[in-house]
Amino acid sequence: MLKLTFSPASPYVRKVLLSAYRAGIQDEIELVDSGTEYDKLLRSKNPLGKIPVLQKDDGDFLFDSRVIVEHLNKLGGGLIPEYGSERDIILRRSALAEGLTDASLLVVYSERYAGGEIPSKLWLDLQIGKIDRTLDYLEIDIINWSNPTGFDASNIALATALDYMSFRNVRDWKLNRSKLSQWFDNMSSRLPGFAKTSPKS
Ligand SMILES: N[C@@H](CCC(=O)N[C@@H](CS)C(=O)NCC(=O)O)C(=O)O
Repeated sequence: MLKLTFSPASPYVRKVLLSAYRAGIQDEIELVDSGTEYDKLLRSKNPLGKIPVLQKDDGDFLFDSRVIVEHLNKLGGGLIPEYGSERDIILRRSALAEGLTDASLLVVYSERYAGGEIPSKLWLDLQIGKIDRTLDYLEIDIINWSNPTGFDASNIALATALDYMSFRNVRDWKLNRSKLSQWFDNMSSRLPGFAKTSPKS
């Protein structure tokens, strides 16, 4: 059994879970609740102090979420093609979607860890600029993201990033972005495990 650090609010953990659904191995993952001794053990394996961390069947540990998704792909397939330009495209799209999550998380953290001070406007504007440019790019590019064989790692990463932005009220990203909104509505109603893994505080 694989073991995964679990937090119901983490977009990176959710991305890993959705990837496991896509790979058809969701039942092979045991979720380790935060605060438990086992969770502490798993977290201690990443000196960066970030989750998710996955323990493999052979006892070794993996982080970060991108590396874990590669591993799930090896176990169950369907997420990232092994070779060719299609692989490069999916990895590039995944990186973009993860960048969206990273910037959103930095917005959330800038408030959470401001120590009672007003968060830096310069820093917030920098992150919001990245988010808005990426959303505008996606509004045009999303037409190319449909995958005839189902869902790949990039679809999962993007649906997770967009839903995280709504969950934390980072950005009203649907405003004036009808194509992206339509893509998301379609994706979120069809992605296996999406409703079940909906983020919770
Ligand atoms: N690049 C990492 C990012 C993981 C990450 O930032 N996770 C957050 C939780 S959503 C975290 O552990 N934050 C605590 C921290 O940054 O100290 C990944 O893809 O796994």
